[in-house]
Amino acid sequence: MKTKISQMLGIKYPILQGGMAWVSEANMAAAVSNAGGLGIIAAANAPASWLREQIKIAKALTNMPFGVNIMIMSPYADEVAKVVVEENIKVVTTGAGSPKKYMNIWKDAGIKVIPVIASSAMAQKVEKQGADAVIAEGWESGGHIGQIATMALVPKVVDSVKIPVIAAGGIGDERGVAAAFMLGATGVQMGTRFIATKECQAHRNYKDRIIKAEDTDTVVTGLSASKPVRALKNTMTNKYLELEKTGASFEELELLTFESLKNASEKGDVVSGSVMAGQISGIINSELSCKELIEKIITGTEKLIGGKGFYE
Ligand code: TUI
Repeated sequence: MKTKISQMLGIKYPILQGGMAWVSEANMAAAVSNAGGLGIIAAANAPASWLREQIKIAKALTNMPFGVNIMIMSPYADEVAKVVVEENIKVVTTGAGSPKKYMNIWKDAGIKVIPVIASSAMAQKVEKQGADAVIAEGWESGGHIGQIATMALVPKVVDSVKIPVIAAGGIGDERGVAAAFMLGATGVQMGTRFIATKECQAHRNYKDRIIKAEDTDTVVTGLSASKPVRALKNTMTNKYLELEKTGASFEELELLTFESLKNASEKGDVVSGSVMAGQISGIINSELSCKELIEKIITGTEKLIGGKGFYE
């Protein structure tokens, strides 16, 4: 399935695996890349030494290209920004902030830079800064989100920039991928769907909550502090929302989420941890290998819209 994105990134299928903090590690990234998509290691808020080790593991597991996601608000962003250059990484995606500060060193190193954005204004800003493509992420997504739904965001971003657009947020099967192409995207990124894969190392409890989730099971916390985060409802999100109603400060609220994502994804604490996941959890009901998942989605998408020129 050749599109502007698959050609730009040198991959077989225009499917990116989202860079999910404390979930997207080397094993999953390598499995996605070996299956013809673009696997992505999330640098999250980990130090450079952790990322370097993950890159080493992924290089041992695949000869295909893979990317690194850099969360701009990480305290280690400066050092991980250098690691991707030193390790000859071909694709960098960024999230939760503007990549401006690092654009020159990455472009000079020949890295394809693809920021995740949640508005058309931000898409135009990063295009001017030299981004090679953008990931337009709707608020259906899990984790830190913007406020526009994918259905409205993607066509608006497509109309606002000349660089290729990758759609993200609420995509979990071939119907979502076909819809994304109809909206003008030339690639997709999926996060939540890849958590329910055999190669994903997230804790069994985390995967099971996604597999069992209904469409109404996610909530958005942090709107009062303009730091919206979507996660599956649990004791933590209930407490958070209660405290928000009482006008609690962001610092007080943050005490609830401290280390909470890692507690969910690594220790399996799906009660007091943060089980970040998107609204598409509702349609995810089985665990597949990354290869099975990607092949099913590509075959299905081709059946729906193949040969009709919707993607190129
Ligand atoms: O980054 C994400 N999703 C994330 S990051 C994350 S880690 C975290 N953990 C605990 C609390 C909060 C976060 C979990 N999920 N998605 C990409 C994304 N980026 N969505 C929205 C944005 C974004 C926001 C503001 C991109 C640019 C931006 O720019 C603001 C500006 O003007 O600089």
